[in-house]
Amino acid sequence: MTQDELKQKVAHAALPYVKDVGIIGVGTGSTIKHFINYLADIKGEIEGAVSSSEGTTEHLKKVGIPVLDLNAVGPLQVYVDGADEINPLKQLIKGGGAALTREKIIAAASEKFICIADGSKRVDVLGAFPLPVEVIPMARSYVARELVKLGGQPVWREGCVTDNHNHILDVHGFSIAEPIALERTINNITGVVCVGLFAARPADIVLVSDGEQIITF
Ligand code: ABF
Repeated sequence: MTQDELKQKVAHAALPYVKDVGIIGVGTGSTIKHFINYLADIKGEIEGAVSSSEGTTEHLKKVGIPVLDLNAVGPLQVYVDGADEINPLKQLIKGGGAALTREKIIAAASEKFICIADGSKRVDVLGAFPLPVEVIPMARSYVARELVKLGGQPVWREGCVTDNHNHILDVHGFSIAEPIALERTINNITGVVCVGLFAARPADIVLVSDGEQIITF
């Protein structure tokens, strides 16, 4: 199976988790694109979706799923999203698609976060994937210097402007032994909007496609 077929397979496996939930939090990325296509098949059963990015909003609308403002709905029962790395504690690196801030808001507002990914995303220790950090543009260099002090090598994702009109630094060189502590430390740097470590609020259920198998943990 190709990596894209594995993404499609795991996206399909998430469907039972969104039965009868009304409003679904929907993430961003290539795995989620498959998930939205499957959602379209059952859209009659869905009240609507809260979207984590402009790209996802466009896709949801295109397939006829109403997009709702998070402020207009109560807590979400279920949020489905992908990840760039997943450790055994269901802590994640996210943000490769630059949607990390809205993704983290939806994760925080959701009772159950279902993470779906192909098997290549599983790691023992987070950090081989460069850690995305969304920053206020004027703080970019300052935040980069602070990240260097923490032992990272930040690289400005040039040309990338997030949906919130901010910039992204991708931090190389971290081997993240204590994800919750690092998430807190980076969040506390002035000018940081959001770090793509989802550790204090990890996923609740992870579905991973590994060949023909779906592994759930
Ligand atoms: C998003 O989707 C991001 O946080 C992450 O960068 C990406 C996952 O990658 P993929 O395109 O493989 O689904 O949720």
